[in-house]
Formats: sequence, C-alpha cells, structure tokens
Amino acid sequence: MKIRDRKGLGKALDRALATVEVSDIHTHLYSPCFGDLLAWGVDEMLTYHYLIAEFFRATELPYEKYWAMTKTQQADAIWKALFVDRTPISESCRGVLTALERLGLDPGKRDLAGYRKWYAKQSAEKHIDRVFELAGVKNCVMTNDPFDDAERPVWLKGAKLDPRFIPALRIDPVLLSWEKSFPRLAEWGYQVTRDLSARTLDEVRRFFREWAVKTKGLYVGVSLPPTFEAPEQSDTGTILEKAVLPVCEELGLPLAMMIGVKRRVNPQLRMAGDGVGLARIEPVEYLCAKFPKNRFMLTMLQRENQHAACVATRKFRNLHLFGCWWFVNNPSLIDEITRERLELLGTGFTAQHSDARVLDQVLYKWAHSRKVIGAALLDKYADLLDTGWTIEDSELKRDVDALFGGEFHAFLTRRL
Ligand code: FIX
Ligand code: ZN
Repeated sequence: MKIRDRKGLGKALDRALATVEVSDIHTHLYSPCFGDLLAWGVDEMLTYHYLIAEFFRATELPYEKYWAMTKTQQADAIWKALFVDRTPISESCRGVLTALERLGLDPGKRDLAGYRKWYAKQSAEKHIDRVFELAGVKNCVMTNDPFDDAERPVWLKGAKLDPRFIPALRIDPVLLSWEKSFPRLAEWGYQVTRDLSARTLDEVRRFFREWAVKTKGLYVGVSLPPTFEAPEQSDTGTILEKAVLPVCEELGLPLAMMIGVKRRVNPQLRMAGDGVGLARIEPVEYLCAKFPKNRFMLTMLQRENQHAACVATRKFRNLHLFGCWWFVNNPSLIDEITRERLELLGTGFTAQHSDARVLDQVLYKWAHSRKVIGAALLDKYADLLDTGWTIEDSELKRDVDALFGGEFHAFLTRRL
C-alpha cells in the first residue's frame, strides 16, 4: 500500500514498530538453564547498577552498609531514596515504572509490597514468555564468560538453552588481563606461560576455539577502555591479532568491540562505579582495514565518539554499528544518535540493544527506544515524501525490521 502523507506515514510506522519482532543483540540475560543467573523481578530492577549509582548520590548511607544489606533491604532503601523522597524522573527510575505498567501493575499506587506479592506468584518460565511477548522481542543475545565461576559449570555440564537466548562468547579476561588470566587457563589444562610464546598463542587460540564451539556463540565480544589502541605492542595487541582475530576468521565470527568504558572510576560503587571516556577511532579503522576477512561490530560509549563511529562504518563493509550503549541509552541521546546514523548510514545499522541485566528491563528499554527511534524515522520518511518519493508500507516494515535486528543477522552472512 502506497503511503501518501505524514498522517499515513505515522500510522504505517506505528504498525511496523508495534509488530516488529526485535532481536536484542546484546544483553546480560541468561537462558533459564543457568538458574539464578537469570535475574528478574522488582527487587532486581530496583538494585540495577544504574540505580545504585543514583542512590548513593541521594543518601548519606556509607557504602559498606549498603553492600552488607540483603537484596530486599537494598531495594527498600533505593525505593525510598529515589521513588519516595524524590521524583523518579531519571531514565533508569522511569524504566522501573514503565516495566511495572507494561506488566499490568499500577505504578501510581507506589505499592512496593504489592508489586513484590505479584512477582512472588509468577514462575520464571511463564514470566519469560510474558515479557518477551509484551516487549515484542523474539530473541536476545547473552554475554557468556568462561571465566565466570557461576556460568562455567553449566557449560561444562552441557547447557540446554531456551532457543530465545542466543550465546555470545565474552573474552575480556584473556584479552585485557593476560597476567591474571593465564594461570586459570593453565589450571584448565592449556599449556600456557606468561610470555606469549608461539606455543602459548597456539593454546590461547585453542581456548577461544573450544569455547566458541562449546557455546556456539553468535559473536565474540569485549568491552574496551577509551585508551584502546591497535596496533599495539602489548599482551592485548598480541592476543588480539594473533589469537582472537585468527579464530574469529576461522569460525566466521564477528568481534564485537564495545569501546569507551573506564572501569571502576569509583571502586566503592563496585559494578556501578564504571565511567566513560573519549576513545580514538583509528584502532577500529586499522583493524577493519588490516583484517578485511574478519567481521567487526562496534558500539561506543561516549557521545562525542558517535559521529566518528558512523563515518568509520561508512568506510568498511566488514563493520557493523550497533546500539546506544549504557550512558547513551537515554531518549535525548538515542534521538540524536539515531538521526545521525540514519543520515550517514541509511538503514545499515542496528538501532538499539537493551543491555538488560534483568529480564523485565527489556520491557522499558524497548518501549522507550521504539518511541524515540520511531519519531526519528517519521521525520526522515516525511523528508522523503517531500521530494515526491513514494513509500510502500511493506518497505517501511522492511526498514524497521532491518534496524531492529534484521540488518545485523544479514551482516553475519553477507559476503565480504
Ligand atoms: O561491558 C558491558 O557489556 C557493559 O554493558 C556492562 O558491563 C555494564 O555493566 C552494563 O550493564 C551496561 O549497560
Ligand atoms: Zn553489556
């Protein structure tokens, strides 16, 4: 059906956005076979690390007192400080309310005890079905780290995955802290030493290969500091070029580079204590040019890096740009970044990922992003109509599908 004006456009776009089945390409969710690693429920949402950082600025409670509390006590304290004593206007606070509302609970009641009662009656399996359906998400990609002592045994026993949860192999420990990681590899039977000899690199490749095969990861991922450099004469540089990329090429797996995180700028906040810094784009350009047979994915954390990331993506067909990550996953920045990307890349990128750590968060992260991305698209299509171009609603649906996961899945198999 041909779309003729902005009103028709709005309606067709709403339909496309309401029916698109999202593939959420980076999360920290787990298939139910990982047991308690799959976090869900109101207390988990309230104690999300985004909220912990906000909480500590709104309270005089000493850090260690908070960390000594039970999860319920922590959630109580956060609820009081951020939702009762203050207005929950921040994006992370608003997110909790959107999630509750989507589940049919009434945020206006401010009834934490009532929400808890409701959650206590839900089973994990049914809740997963409900959340995926309400969020319009068909699958999500996990973050699977063989160095995680809670996760590793599940893989070793043979994980029986719910097919909606797709694995991705996370490699931060080996790539970024070889000195600390090599003894563990040795403990697990790999013939490695501190120095990155030919024999050791062979074994590091074996480690990556075996875990990529065991997990059947869709890609290999790492979060990198703003100081990330390539080429670089360092353990990281050597492992990247001599072990990670050769195995990725051999197995046809992209390397997802998430660049810009400064870990633990305030260690007292633990996991909530990471910050952001401006990174250089040259390492990305170098890697894409030097390894044309490898696929790379890229997301950058600092706002000022977004433009360079778009320009680099224009230059390399082996590079896929994705998501508005963490500190740029806010409506004002998603709006700006999405428009910038549409203008520079057309529909050749993935507009968003949730990074959800708690299942219920996919409800708000996708609801909020859909709205902002939809508004950006509406303006862009209206500009096209102004030229006299015509648009079919099937084309609009095709574009929305591409931006919400389709383009990424096509990138995985597109000939380079
Ligand atoms: O490195 C990552 O994958 C980050 O997304 C996380 O470590 C971070 O803690 C997070 O949850 C951001 O949304
Ligand atoms: Zn993440």
